[in-house]
Amino acid sequence: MTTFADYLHKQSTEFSLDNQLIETVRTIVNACITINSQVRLGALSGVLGEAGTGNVQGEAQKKLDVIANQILIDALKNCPAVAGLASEEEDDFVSTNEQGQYLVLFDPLDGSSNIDVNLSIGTIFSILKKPSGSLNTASFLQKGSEQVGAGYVLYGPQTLLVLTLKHGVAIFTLNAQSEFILSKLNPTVSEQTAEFAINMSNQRHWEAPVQRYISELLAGKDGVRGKNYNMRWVASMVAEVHRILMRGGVFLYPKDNRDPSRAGKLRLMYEANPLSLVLEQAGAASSNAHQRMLDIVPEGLHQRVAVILGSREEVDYVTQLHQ
Ligand code: AHM
Ligand code: MG
Repeated sequence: MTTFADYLHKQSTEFSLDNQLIETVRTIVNACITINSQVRLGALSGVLGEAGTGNVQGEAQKKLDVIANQILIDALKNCPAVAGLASEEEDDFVSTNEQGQYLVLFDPLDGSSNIDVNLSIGTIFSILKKPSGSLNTASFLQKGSEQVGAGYVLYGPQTLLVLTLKHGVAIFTLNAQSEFILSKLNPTVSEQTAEFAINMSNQRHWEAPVQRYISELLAGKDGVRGKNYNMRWVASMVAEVHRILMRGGVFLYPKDNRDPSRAGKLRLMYEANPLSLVLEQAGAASSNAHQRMLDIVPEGLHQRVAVILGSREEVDYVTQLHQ
């Protein structure tokens, strides 16, 4: 049996990881264990329903969005290794500890529309090295390939931690004593798949290449792709990514014409980059339909992006259709 603590110790000695990085990861994971206890109790601890507030992106917040955000902020403020944080639910970044060497970006509770109906939701996190000098927004605007670690905690039938420190991916399951125990090491995503995930209700708003791609998949065996495809849509990206990690697949949240000022719905810094790093570490691919996700130079903390990720053959095919 390998506990999360054992795993961290092993990674830090094997790859000479810095103590501050290990402290940062430990703090994030402990905060997620606290979030988990709130998620598990649901109505019994009065955490379900609307908060009655909105975030910087004009989205209505659920009580649990606000609670999870506060749990993470409080924990990170108390972690000397963390210089600053940025959250999907905060207008601006927050400076935390001057001596810290790391920055943490997170979506405290992804899949908000699933909170009140008891479907899978999760916390997504990304860790960056703090550049030298004083902290400002630009300190956070690093390409996804610069992340030193990323992962998520999935509050599903089991509570799972999926972590990469850029030496493969480790999956842990939370036991009855609220300890994460290693349950799978280095999963790999198959290059080919016959399963896709997209919100079909937006079909009329998609651009031509996505229209063509999905119609080819729907044509099944009789179409140019020559095989039948199955579809799934959980509406929690973190859960879709976990399904892809476990059994392959392709996930799309493309740019669409609903709001021409938006490149997509999902956020580069809190969702796309960390989940892309996990998937790339497992052999999968991720793009914004034009370039590798992790190569995008960010322009803003809350920047939105089109997302196509998962089994390599499909991601490459969709990217080709956009050329
Ligand atoms: P959230 O961070 O507010 O929960 O929004 C992100 C979620 C993703 O998890 C999911 O893929 C997508 O929004 C679902 O969107 P839609 O409701 O348009 O299908
Ligand atoms: Mg989200």
